[in-house]
Amino acid sequence: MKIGIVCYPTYGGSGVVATELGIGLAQKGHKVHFISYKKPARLNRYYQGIVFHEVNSMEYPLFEHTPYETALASKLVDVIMNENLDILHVHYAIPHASVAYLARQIAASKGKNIPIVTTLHGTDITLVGNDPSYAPVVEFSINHSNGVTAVSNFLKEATEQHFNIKNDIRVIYNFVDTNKFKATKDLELRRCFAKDDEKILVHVSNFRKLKRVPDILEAFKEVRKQSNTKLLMIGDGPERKPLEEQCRRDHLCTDVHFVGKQDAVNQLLAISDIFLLPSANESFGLAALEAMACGLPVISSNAGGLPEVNTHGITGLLHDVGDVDTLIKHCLTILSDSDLYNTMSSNAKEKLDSFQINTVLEAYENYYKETIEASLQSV
Ligand code: GMT
Repeated sequence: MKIGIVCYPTYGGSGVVATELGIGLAQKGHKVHFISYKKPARLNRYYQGIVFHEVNSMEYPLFEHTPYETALASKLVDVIMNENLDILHVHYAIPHASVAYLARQIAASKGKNIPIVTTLHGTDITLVGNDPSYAPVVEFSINHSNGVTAVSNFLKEATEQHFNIKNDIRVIYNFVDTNKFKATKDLELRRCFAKDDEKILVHVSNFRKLKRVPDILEAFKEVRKQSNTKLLMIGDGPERKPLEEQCRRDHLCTDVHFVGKQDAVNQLLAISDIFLLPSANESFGLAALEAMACGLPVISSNAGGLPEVNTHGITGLLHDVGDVDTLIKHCLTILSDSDLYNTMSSNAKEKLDSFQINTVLEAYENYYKETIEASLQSV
């Protein structure tokens, strides 16, 4: 198939899923065209079968805001027509689903039928999408996509609750490539952060408010009093600076390592011991899944789709959002019981079966075929 993929190029989960999906599809022989304003972060080398198309929005003194949507729609029409795409898959509804709708109408006026699949990732529904400034367009563009997928049952239900949805939404989970994310410890790298008798608690995110990173620091301050631990904070975003300042005030700089955005997240997860994700909301929690693939038990909140990924008492432990006392208790429970740690670590790796890249690639391929067939019948 010739597949167009539209996504945000940043380190956010939706861009990661879109990129890994495109790479996987290209490796199976499909021709994949990425369309975005910048090359996706994980597309960090040449892959046979993948072409990247950059969207350039022309600046003009009249525009206070450059009309990215118009430039993206024009680029989509260009790629759809000239590359003769079979399907267009857009990740994150805003603004990609409505722009794809416009591009589909324009392509139709030129005699080309192009079905659209929209994948909902989370905040495009739960935080941003249902804001009145976007909601009518989000609802319309979901209802006018040829196919719609959501990354968890939670997100499917949330979408149906927030909007008047007429389409059937297919749940296709996030996935992980276990050849890349695996439990192989690089001791030299580990020693950059911790002594051999210390444990490493790790967090990866874009440090937005909803990730509740201050809960992690609050918990860490208590945990380190009772257990030899270090904290590794990967990623960047608005909450990083205040947290670093807090660490300086509390003289924690030697124990808390902020390493910023990293390409080799897999290597850093593999040298760590427990993954923390206390989010206020999380439609799936791809970062937790990647940590599980590296054999890390996960201590997370029970928000959104997290319980579909992290099973309480099996792959890790869950707490209510904002319940830092329980978060501390959970860290100490796992850190002090090596049998429990080992059981959860191997359960985490075993649970991956339903989140394997090959299973999910096949689910998307089948969904594309179904969507193309249905759209041909309706023409
Ligand atoms: O929250 C992020 O880290 C970014 C965000 C995005 O859309 O880029 O992630 C969302 O999509 C991921 C991939 O499907 C999910 O694993 C995350 O749970 C989801 N984030 C939220 O729902 C907050």
